[in-house]
Amino acid sequence: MTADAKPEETAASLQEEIRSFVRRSPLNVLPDSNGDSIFDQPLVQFADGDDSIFNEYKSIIDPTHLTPREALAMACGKSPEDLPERLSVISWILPITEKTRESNRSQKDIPSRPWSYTRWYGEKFNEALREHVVEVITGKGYLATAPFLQPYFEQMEKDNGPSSNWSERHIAYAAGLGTFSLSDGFITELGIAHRCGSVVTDIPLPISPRTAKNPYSNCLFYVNKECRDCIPRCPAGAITEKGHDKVKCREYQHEDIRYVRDKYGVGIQGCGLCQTGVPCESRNPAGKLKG
Ligand code: B12
Ligand code: SF4
Ligand code: SF4
Repeated sequence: MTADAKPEETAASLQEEIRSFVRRSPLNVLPDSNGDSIFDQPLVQFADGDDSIFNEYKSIIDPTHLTPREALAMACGKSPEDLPERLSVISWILPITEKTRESNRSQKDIPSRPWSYTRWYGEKFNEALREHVVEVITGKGYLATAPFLQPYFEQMEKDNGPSSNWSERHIAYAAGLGTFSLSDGFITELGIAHRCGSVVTDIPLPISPRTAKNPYSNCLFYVNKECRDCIPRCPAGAITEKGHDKVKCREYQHEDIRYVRDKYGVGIQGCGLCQTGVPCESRNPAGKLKG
């Protein structure tokens, strides 16, 4: 990554930097395993920091949802218009391994131990990855921030459940990595069972195209009503043909099965039953229907 490199070369070097961190970091190792990885090789794509979709998110999500320009400006103590003309957003998907997904498939009420470790230790790895990407970029003299790690990141409570001012799945959607679904999860070409992350920078990077027909086109329910498999997977009854009830989902995870934290020795546990044992678990089920 040098000042005179072409955007495509810089993008390839950043993609390799992220892949190599996933391959090498000791934090990407599942505890109580024989050195198994928490995540497989990532998908990495790029969005234009001034894409108009980021302004649309202010009405789709909340007026407080930050644009990349606002997020980088706040992190650097500058005003948005004083930042360079061209900003980019790096977005990655960390697919959850087959072994962990398999362990969660047979679960009916609570997540498996590896799934819970992925929520807790996997997110610690994801945090380290965000920090690493920021360090690599700022080390080369560019600006960069991971909004999710900034003190200004906040989660708010709305009538229809929790939301935030930097939704990493909406960033991934902007970067053309996939679409939303009936269960609310984000379906990529490697499926719905993953965690994601993002960094905003002033490096000019090539924009990844958004090829999805609409924000739900990777979900079979919305494509042809042929799938509803996530509905019976949810022990909280939070998924219906009307979509995902975030309040029920959160109550189930944070109250009903809170004891899982002590059982597995983790600080927070997910559930994710709706992301395993379903056709979209590790692939885009609508992919073969396209063109
Ligand atoms: C708050 C939160 C929760 C809340 C609410 C989830 C939610 N849907 O918002 C609760 C506690 C319920 C939750 C649960 C889980 N979470 Co959570 N959570 C978050 C958090 C911190 C913020 C999410 C946020 O800001 N949402 C904003 C709201 C508005 O999003 P939304 O309601 O889904 O958006 C809908 C609308 O925008 C709509 N829409 C309407 N019109 C349009 C138009 C356009 C153009 C578009 C694009 C969209 C759109 O589409 C969306 C889907 O219906 C993120 C981390 C982050 N900073 O992003 C993780 C995150 C979303 N969670 C994650 C995970 C993995 C989980 C769990 C599986 C738990 C686990 N680890 O085992 C469950 C899954 C629940 C589910 N069925 O999806 C992952 C998502 C991975 C994925 N595959 O989608 C994230 C991104 C964490 C991460 N870094 O990877 N989570
Ligand atoms: S299980 Fe089926 S209906 Fe549910 S999100 Fe996946 S593809 Fe869509
Ligand atoms: S994470 Fe669990 S409680 Fe929430 S929608 Fe999925 S299966 Fe239901």
